Amino acid sequence: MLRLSLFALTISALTAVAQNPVVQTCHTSDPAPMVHDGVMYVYTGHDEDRADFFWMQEWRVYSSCDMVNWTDHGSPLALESFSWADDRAWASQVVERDGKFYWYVCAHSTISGGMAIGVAVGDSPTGPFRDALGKPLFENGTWDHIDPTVFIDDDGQAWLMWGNPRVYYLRLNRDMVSYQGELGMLPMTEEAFGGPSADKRERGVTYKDSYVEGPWLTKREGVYQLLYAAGGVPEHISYSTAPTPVGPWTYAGVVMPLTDTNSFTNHCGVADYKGHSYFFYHTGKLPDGGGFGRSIAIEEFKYNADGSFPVIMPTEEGVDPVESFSPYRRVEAETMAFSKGVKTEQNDKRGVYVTDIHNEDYIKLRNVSLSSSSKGVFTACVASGLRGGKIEVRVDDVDGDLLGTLDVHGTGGWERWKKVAQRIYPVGKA
Ligand code: FUB
Repeated sequence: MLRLSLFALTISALTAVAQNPVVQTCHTSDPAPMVHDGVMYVYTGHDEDRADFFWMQEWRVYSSCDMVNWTDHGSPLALESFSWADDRAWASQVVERDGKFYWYVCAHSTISGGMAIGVAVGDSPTGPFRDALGKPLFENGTWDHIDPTVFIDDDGQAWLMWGNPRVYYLRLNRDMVSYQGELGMLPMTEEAFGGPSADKRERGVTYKDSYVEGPWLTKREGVYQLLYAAGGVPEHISYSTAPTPVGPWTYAGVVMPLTDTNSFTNHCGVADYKGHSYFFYHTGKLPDGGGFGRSIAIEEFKYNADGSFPVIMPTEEGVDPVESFSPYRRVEAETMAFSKGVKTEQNDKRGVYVTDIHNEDYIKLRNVSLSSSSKGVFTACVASGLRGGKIEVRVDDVDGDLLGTLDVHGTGGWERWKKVAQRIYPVGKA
C-alpha cells in the first residue's frame, strides 16, 4: 500500500473512453465552474460515502487546463470555516473581483436556525479562504436560502441570486460582501418559469415546468439567462431569459431533460473555455453513487445561432481534451483523467496526496504528449508504512505497453515521504 505525492514524469497517452463522472476519488456535487488566468476551476460540494441525506461538510475545488485531466486541490473551505455554520454545506459558487476570490455558500445557521447565505474570501482560486464577515451575509430563519449564484454584470453591478422554492436576489456592493437595498424576489409565475413554484402548484393541473432550486445566472449577447433545477423531484434543468436580472423573466425551455442519471437532483453551471462552451451538472453514476452520492459531469455544447441553449444530454464520454498534456514537468499525483480504487486526502504538511492505493488500482492521464523516442526519469514522492509496492507506468491501457516500473519500499511510516526515481523507456523497450 502506498501514498503518492507527485509524479515528475507521468503516465500515458490514453485515448477517449469515459470521462464522466469527472471525479472518481470521492463524491462531488453541485458544480460551479470559474475560468481564471487560463485555467478552468470547478468548485463542488462533497457527498459523504454511503450517506442517507445531504449530510455535507465541506466544499472542494479541482482545476484543469485541458478539460480532461483534473487536479484535486482538496477542500479549502468547510463548515468549520464559518463559526455560525453547523450542517449542510450545500451548493456554492466562486467569482473573482479586484484580485480576490469570493466563495458564496449556503449552510445551516446556528444563529437563525434556518439556511443562510455566507461568503468566504481568498487571495487565490484555491485558497486559503476565510469567512469574510464572521456571520451570514443573509438569513432570516427560513430554509429557502440555498444555492447562491453570483454574476458580475458589464456595468460592474454584482448580483447574488439563490433559493428554493423561490428565487431571491441582492445587489452586492463593490466589496462583494455587503449589499444595497432590500432582499428581492422574482415573481414565481407560469410565464417566468413554466409554472408556479412547487409549493404553489395545484393538484391535477399540468404545468409546462417549474423552478425548484440551483439557479445559475449568466448573460449572453445582452440577454440574461437563468438556468435552474426544475420540475420537482426528480429534477431536470431548464432556463428562463430576461432583459434585466430582475426581469421580466420568460420561460425558455428545458436544457437537460430528465434521464436516468441515478440522481434525483441536478444542479448546473456553465462556462466558456478555450473557444468551447461547457455545461457542468451532476449524476449518481459512480459505482457506489446515488441520490446522496453524486458526481460532477461535463458536456460540451454549442449555443444556437440566436444565443439560446440547445438540449444537452448526459453522456459517459463527456468532453474531449482541448490541448495535450505535457508530462515533462512536475505533475501532482492527484491529477487524473480517470482513476480506480484510489482516494485523495490532505493535511497541512503535505497538502493533497493520493492514498488507499491497492493492487490493480490505477490513475489515468489522457492525451499525454509522450516522446516516442527519448528516455526519461519517472520520479514519485511516496510513503508506505507497510512493505511498499510497485508503480507501473503503461501506455494507452492498464494492460498497455510497460514504460517502466518504480519499486517502492517501505519508508518507515505513512507520513515519512521519500523521493524515488526510475528510468522510463520508449514504448516496447522497458
Ligand atoms: O447538494 C445539496 C442540494 O442538492 C443542493 O443545494 C441542491 O441544489 C441539490 O443539488
